Amino acid sequence: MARHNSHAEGVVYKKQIGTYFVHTADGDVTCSISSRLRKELVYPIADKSSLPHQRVQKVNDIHMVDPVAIGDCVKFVIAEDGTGMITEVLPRRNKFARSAAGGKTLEQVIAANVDQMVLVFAATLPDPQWNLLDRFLVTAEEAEIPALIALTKLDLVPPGMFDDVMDEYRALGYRVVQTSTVDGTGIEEVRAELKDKLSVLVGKSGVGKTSLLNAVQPGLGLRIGEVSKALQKGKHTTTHVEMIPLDFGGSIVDTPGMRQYAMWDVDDGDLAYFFREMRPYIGTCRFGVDCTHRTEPGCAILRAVGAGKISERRYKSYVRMLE
Ligand SMILES: Nc1nc2c(ncn2[C@@H]2O[C@H](COP(=O)(O)OP(=O)(O)O)[C@@H](O)[C@H]2O)c(=O)[nH]1
Ligand SMILES: [Mg+2]
Ligand SMILES: [Zn+2]
Repeated sequence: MARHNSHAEGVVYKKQIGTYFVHTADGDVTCSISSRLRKELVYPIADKSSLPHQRVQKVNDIHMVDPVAIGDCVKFVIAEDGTGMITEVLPRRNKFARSAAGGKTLEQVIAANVDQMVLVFAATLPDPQWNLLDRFLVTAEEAEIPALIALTKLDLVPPGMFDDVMDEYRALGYRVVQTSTVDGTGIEEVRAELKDKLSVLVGKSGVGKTSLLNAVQPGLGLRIGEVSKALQKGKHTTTHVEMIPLDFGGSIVDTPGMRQYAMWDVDDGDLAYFFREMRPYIGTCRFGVDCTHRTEPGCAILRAVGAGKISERRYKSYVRMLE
């Protein structure tokens, strides 16, 4: 392995409190983090003056937020005992984040340099909540992470039941797979979509995430489940996160306990920008960029909804997210 004090670079694939497992071209190294780096990178992202007093005092929370995420590319030095000390986190291509426990003061990065978010919804049991899908898509747009929509349990609904809705999302440029672990529908397609990518799995409990992963690769759902359990027990949800490798290339990060509305929020004024089909109209309303696209006269987005160029369903999701 590398020599004493030599610099090396790798990708964080697993972490536990204070310990990071880094994958390098020469093998895996267990690392800690330099205190300088911890101080430098851990900071509250909100303006303190705008927050209630007691929140500002929760300094402990600040120390709990981890500056290094799964997927981060890091530089480290190797000590004589073979362990590493992370000295630098290289710039992130993107990040999958949520607000940390204790309010919106802090951002917790779950995974960095993510290739896609896989948004899992069931065709039924539970019935799909399209407004929740739209919410996830806004999160993906905001984070600049490509999204893959996976609609599961296809065997439980009449053939083609959701083709129209799925085509609507395809028309917006999102990739869609429809699957069933009972008859094998779409599983090969899911494999192809996951291959050689770092995917973050998002979806409520019961939608079929574990079953889908097991169908993709035997035992995979179980491995993810074990990490999830450890994660849910922990007080802070990012203390133990792990990338699970795929036999055919790529890896998966699960996001258990991710409360659907606890995802990182977008400012109301920016929301329309994250609905792809609304983007071209922004700034063209009578009230320009001040338009909220709800009731204003001369609103270009309302006009586009009326003309059938923007779906009413997606528009309703937009309005609901503003509320
Ligand atoms: N009929 C049918 N049931 C499924 C399918 N996928 C998952 N299920 C069932 O849905 C339930 C929840 O699945 P699970 O994979 O545990 O969901 P998770 O909570 O998202 O991991 C289980 O009873 C599964 O057997 C599917 O494609 N078809
Ligand atoms: Mg599960
Ligand atoms: Zn408008």
